[in-house]
Amino acid sequence: RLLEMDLRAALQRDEFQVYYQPIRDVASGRVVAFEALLRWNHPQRGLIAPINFIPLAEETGLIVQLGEFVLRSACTDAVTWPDDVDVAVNLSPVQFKSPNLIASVTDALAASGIDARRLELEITESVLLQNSEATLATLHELRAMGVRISLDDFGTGYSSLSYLRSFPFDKIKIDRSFVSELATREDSMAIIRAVTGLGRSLGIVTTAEGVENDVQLELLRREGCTQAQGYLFSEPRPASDVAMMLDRPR
Ligand code: G
Ligand code: G
Ligand code: MN
Ligand code: NA
Repeated sequence: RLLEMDLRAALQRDEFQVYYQPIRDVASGRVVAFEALLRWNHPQRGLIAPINFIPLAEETGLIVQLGEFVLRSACTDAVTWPDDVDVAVNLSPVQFKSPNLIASVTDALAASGIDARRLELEITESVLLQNSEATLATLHELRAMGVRISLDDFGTGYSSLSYLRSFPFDKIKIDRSFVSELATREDSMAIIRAVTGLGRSLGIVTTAEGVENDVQLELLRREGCTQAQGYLFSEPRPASDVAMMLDRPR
């Protein structure tokens, strides 16, 4: 079992590493961004996925420090990429509500020297559930800095269309559960069609997650989904593999 002290020690020993997964523009096929995904490189247990330590990090508040590490790493890595390639960072609801958030983002931007417009922050619907005044203020503050905001895992939480009207989103990430059954379930197809249509009407970019095959990609293209991400293109890989992921025609 993982304990708080294990997480603290790992932070101190630099055992966390940021992996990157490419996001492609559906129409052109170009890599337009990478999503930063945290990994724990444990000396005994090997690579540990975030699902196994993020909950503990949230309970203990260590997610704030861990999140700062991800933000800094992502910005520092991305500044070495072509400048039309953005970087997306996941924010935990705990991190989002932390009074440090704006300072953390400001620091990561300043320390790396990256253009704020190349940073996308991904939040889930659970962030929007409570204290909407404070949430709205934070989102506006981030956007005023030039940072863009994505609504992650769309469709899995307490999806409410009013969120799209009340909060300033630049992008909707359609949860991979809808994409996985795209070719086999009419209702998944209908949901994808509705969300991409909604995005188009509202001027919000749509990104399909978990794209694993060409059939799914073709259906997404037909529906006018803006971007796609998934194992079809690449699994998340270390920063040292970004150049290779950019070079690959697909
Ligand atoms: O990386 P995977 O491929 O295993 O991601 C699993 C989950 O962990 C996803 O829901 C993802 O949003 C979350 N996750 C990955 N990296 C981070 C991170 O840096 N911060 C937060 N808060 N969540 C992350
Ligand atoms: O929740 P979030 O969307 O931030 O996290 C992305 C998660 O999806 C990570 O766990 C990542 O490793 C995983 N993922 C990325 N591409 C695919 C895919 O094509 N298929 C599946 N099953 N999972 C994927
Ligand atoms: Mn995400
Ligand atoms: Na997601």
